[in-house]
Amino acid sequence: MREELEPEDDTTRPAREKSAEVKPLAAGVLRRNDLDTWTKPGPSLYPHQWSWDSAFIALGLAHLDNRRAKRELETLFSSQWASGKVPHIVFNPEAPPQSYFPDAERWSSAALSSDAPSSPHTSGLCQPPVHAIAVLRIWETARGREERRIELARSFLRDSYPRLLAWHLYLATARDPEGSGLVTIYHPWESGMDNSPRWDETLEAVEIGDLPPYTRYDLKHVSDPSHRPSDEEYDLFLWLLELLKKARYDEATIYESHPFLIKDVFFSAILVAANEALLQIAAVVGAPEEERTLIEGWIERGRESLEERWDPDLRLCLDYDLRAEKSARVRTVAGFAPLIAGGLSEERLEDLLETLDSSSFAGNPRLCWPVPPSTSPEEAGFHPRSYWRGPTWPVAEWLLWYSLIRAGKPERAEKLRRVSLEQLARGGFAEYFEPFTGEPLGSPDQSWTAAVALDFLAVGSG
Ligand code: 9WN
Repeated sequence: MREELEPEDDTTRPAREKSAEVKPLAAGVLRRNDLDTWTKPGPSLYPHQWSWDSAFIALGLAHLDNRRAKRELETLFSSQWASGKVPHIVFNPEAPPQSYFPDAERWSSAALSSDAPSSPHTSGLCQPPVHAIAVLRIWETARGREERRIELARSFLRDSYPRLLAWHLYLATARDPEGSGLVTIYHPWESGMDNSPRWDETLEAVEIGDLPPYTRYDLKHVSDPSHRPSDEEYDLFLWLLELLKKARYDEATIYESHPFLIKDVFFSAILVAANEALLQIAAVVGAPEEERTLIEGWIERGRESLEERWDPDLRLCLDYDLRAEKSARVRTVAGFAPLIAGGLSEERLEDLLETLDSSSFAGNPRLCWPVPPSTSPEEAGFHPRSYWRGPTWPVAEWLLWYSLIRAGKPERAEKLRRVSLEQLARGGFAEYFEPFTGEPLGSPDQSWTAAVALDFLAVGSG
């Protein structure tokens, strides 16, 4: 039976009291998923290191243990490809057999590309570049502390800066050969929003060829298969992977032949926000002027190109399919990309805030908590229980909160932070939540959910 949550019951308890309970619980989740040098995204569903999860985890850990936070990112970046790419998965050689598919063998990254490290094995894709934001948070939590701690953090920034620069350079060049300011993704897994209806039209046009057989292991870790992508979606994911392997993960070959080439506005906006963070890091480490100018150029170009992807009717930003030469006209949380990228005109900011609070998103009257669902409940492709097709995701809430603060909207940010924390205080640190009932879904004790809770608590007023 479905457990319905009733937030009204709890209104008499002060928010501060509930927050005090959240912190040790969130810290406990990170501790239990901790494998010493990196953290599992979830206790059983995700037994390897994931790229953007680790970035969020590091910014949460920064409030508990600065050294451990640094280690999280150092571990991830030690598997950076020679091209600068940060792989979306670093495989854990100790993971139980048959725990996650596709596994290292299926990816065969090191066998196919000389850019890939061979130990540990990695996947051939990447994920949104939240890392510089996390590095900056580590610096911010150390500042104002004792001199030794500040010096250690500065030295971490010095080590991280060239790696981050190489990563962003890879995204600005190999992933944007057009010099458009927008990043091209090759697979829904790269977006971090795997089965979002953003990809439906593109995927419908993909013809699956001779797909080697496989067994899904993810379904044994969730209480109900409808929370996860469908078998049809998995076949498409696996087929795209076969095509990338056929191209030996070579960017130029992929660009010539691959059927999934999308200018992802959400990924691109995170890159702009991460470039803002990188610019601050560059200042701390005294990076050369020409590198700072390069980063400033990326920020400017990214913002301009996101503005070009604005849809005045939906009042959201839309992805662009390079093969089909058309926009994906679906309302998802990714459409708030310009808010994440920042530097907006008053008018555009107001448009975005109105969309955010409209019935298409956080103002929908059926919602349990006024937080934006991953897909608008007014969309045909909306599904309240299926992964990125409707559930609310605390990491997406964190990104919008962080962006509202940067946009100079502290009150709106604070409202989102409080509601998001209430949701977690009631529902625990689930991977995602049913938007109408608040039911926790997906993997329980998800690390990045706990991590953003810690950041919400530390940075907000509690
Ligand atoms: C595929 C780990 C990852 C997140 C993604 C989320 C989900 C993987 C999966 O889990 O993706 O990469 O197996 O579903 O969509 O954003 O990084 O938490």
